[in-house]
Amino acid sequence: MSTVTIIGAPMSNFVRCVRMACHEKGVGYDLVVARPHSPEVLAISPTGKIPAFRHGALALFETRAICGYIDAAFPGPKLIPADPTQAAICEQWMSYTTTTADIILLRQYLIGYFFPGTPDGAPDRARIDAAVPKLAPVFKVLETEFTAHPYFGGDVFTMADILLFPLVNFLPRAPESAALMEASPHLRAWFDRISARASAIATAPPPRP
Ligand SMILES: N[C@@H](CCC(=O)N[C@@H](CS)C(=O)NCC(=O)O)C(=O)O
Repeated sequence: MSTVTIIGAPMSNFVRCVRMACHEKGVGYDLVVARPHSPEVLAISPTGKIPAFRHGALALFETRAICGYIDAAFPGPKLIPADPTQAAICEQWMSYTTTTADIILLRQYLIGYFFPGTPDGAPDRARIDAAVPKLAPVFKVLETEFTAHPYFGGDVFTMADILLFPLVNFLPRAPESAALMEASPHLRAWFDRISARASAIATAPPPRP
């Protein structure tokens, strides 16, 4: 039986994070398919961004807040560690993902291919070319981390893995990021590890944005 409602598009990396958190916790959900800035989303989120979320009388926006609520409010495996040290490391990488990796890799770079907004639909070269020099430093951070640890921040799967995974899923779909992915064996091994989880399989987005 569904217990929560997720509002957003299945292609969105952040909507997928919330869906994966539900699967990992064993929380049932209804997905109400809605685009950013649609009335369903604006009824909850003043930003118009997806995901939006409802559980009973609670309405939330912002992926980190929604995922934190799902982890705290429902039984099941703890996705944000209880131990303060491990929790801080998890928070650190979630913050890195949402404030740096997502902004550079997706909002500044991939969008130039996926949603170029050009008259003929061709890639937005100015946007892409401005972002390309910023890609390698992000890949370096991730490859270094996954050389040291099998999961994002340590030896066990956490919410940090969930926040990063849907974003990395898009990287092979554009040439410059695909080449960097190819040159990052530990990042790829992590990606394959998370891809095999039931939560990743159940939430796979449509093939092409
Ligand atoms: N800080 C927000 C970001 C959400 C976000 O950027 N969602 C994208 C889809 S993946 C969106 O709604 N974009 C539309 C827009 O920026 O106007 C969160 O963590 O939930």
